Amino acid sequence: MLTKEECLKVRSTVHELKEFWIPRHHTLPFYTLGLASPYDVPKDKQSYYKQAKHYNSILREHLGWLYERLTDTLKKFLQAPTSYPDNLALPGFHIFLADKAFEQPMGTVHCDKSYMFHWDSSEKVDFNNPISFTQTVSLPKYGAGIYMWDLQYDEVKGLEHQEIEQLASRRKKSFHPYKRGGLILHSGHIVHQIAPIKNLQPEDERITLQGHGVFYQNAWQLHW
Ligand SMILES: O=C(O)CCC(=O)C(=O)O
Repeated sequence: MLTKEECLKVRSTVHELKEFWIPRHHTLPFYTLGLASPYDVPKDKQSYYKQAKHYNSILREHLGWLYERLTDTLKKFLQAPTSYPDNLALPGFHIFLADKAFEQPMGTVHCDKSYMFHWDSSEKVDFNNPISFTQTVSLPKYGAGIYMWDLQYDEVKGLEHQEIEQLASRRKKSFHPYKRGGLILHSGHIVHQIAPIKNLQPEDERITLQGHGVFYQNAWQLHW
């Protein structure tokens, strides 16, 4: 979705907005720019809405063109309208700076169910066919990617993380390498995990734009 020059432009904007990065680990250099449902579970919805509004206004002000590009690209590909619900966090950035610890698995083996925080099953939302997407911006020298298992949400529903990992270890696992500028689209319901960084270099960083979507009221509702 992005050229090399556009990736560099997004990367430098993300760095200019460093004061707004939210630390997501107590010791490792892992941050997000923007709110994310999996981390910022809106227990107190009012505070979540307020915060989402704050971060959304920063992201829109500095990267409005990127959000337009994303919605247009997904609209064409999915052959259906796309929209950003006003009250929810816009897709935002995962930021990993160089640390040897990221040569080990950095995220859980999981499915994406961000819709559960925002819609309830009584609403006419298609919970069975969500989407997840990752737009690469800056990748480590020796690459980055995602692991996917031959395992779907239906089979892991209600299981603890450890049980999901155990089940996954008995299934076929595939590695999908990322290309700079590429937009990766998948069903968030396939069990997946951020792949560890190989041979991490001191100048490495892994920056991606992350988001999810559900189909509701005749449009893909894009959020994070
Ligand atoms: O950064 C990635 O490669 C994927 C992130 C992911 O799995 C998620 O945010 O659910």
